[in-house]
Amino acid sequence: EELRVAVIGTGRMGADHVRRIQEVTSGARVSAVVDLDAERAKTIASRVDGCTAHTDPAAAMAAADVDAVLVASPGPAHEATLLTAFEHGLPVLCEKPLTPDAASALRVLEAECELGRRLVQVGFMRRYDAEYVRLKSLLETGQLGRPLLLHNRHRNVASPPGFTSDMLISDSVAHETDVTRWLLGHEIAAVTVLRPTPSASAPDALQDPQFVVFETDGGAVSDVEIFVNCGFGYQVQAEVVCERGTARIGDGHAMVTHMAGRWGGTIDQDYTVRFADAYDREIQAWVDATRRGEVTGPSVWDGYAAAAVCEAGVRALTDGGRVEIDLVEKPPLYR
Ligand code: ISE
Repeated sequence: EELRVAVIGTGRMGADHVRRIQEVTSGARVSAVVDLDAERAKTIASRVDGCTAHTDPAAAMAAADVDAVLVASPGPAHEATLLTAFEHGLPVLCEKPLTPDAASALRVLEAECELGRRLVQVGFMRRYDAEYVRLKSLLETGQLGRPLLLHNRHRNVASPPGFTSDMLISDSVAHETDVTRWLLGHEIAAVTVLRPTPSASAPDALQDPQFVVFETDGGAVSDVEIFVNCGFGYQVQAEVVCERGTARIGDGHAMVTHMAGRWGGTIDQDYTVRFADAYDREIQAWVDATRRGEVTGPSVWDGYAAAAVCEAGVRALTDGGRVEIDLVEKPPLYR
C-alpha cells in the first residue's frame, strides 16, 4: 500500500519535500498539503494528482486519505500539530526544531510516552548524509580510540530576512547539537558562546559569526563555528580528534580541477543542494519504516535534548558565561 502523506507547511522545506515524495521517494505520495496561505497551498496541491489543499492542519489530519504527516511548518506551530497527530495515531516526520524550547518539547515527549509508542521521527537529516554515516561507522569500530574533541564548521552564504542572533543557535547550531550527541553518544552538559566582532557583511545588529563550545557528559568538548553570512558557499565540516587519530568530513573535494595554472573545485551554495541526498535517504527511510509499522531515526528524546541545549545556548549568548543543561531522566521509551 502506498503511504498517503499530508505535508504541513509548504515553505522552502515543505515544498521541496512535496517534490521529493512525488518524484524521488518510492512507496509514498502526497495526498494533502496545508499552508496558512490558502493560495500557496492550492498552487502546490494543483501540481499533484488527487492532492487536496487545506489551511488548517487538523482538517488535513482528519481526512480519510491521510496515513502519515510530514511537518514542515515554522517551529512554534509544531507542538499543536504533533499533539493532534498523536490523537489520530498518525506517524510523523517532524522537521527540526521539534519545538522552539525545552518546556514545549517536554510536553510533546510526555504526550508520546503517554501513548506508549513512538510516532515521531525528527528531521535531523545529517544522520543520513553519506559522509556523516561513514564518520559514525569509523568511530563505532573503535580503531581511533576514544573521541576527545569534535570541531564543527557551519557556514551559510547569507542569512534569510528576519534571521536573528538567537537563530544562529536555535536554527543553525541545532544541527550540531544533534551531530555532537549522535556521533559521540554523549549528552551535552554545558554550553558557552563566544562573540567575535561581527562581520561587516552581517545584516544590522546580527551577531555573526559565533563560536559555540559544548562540554559533554562523557568528558568530550565539541566546538562549532557558526557563520551564516560567509558569502562564499554552504559549508559543513566536522573533525573528530581521538586518542589514536583523527577523522574529518565535509571538505567537498568530490571533483578537483586543474586548469590555467590553478587548481580548485566548486562549493555548494545551499543546504537543499549539499544535503539533497541526505534528505532523499531520510524521507525514504521514514516511508519504509512507516510502511513496516516501525518508527526509526532521531526521536522526540533527541528533539527534546536539542531544544534544551539550544535554549541554554541562547542564554549563554545573551548573558555570557557557561550555562549548564539539565535534562529530565530519559524515559524507557527512548532507551
Ligand atoms: C536552516 O534552518 C537549516 O536547517 C540549515 O541546515 C542550516 O544550515 C541553516 O543555517 C538553517 O537556517
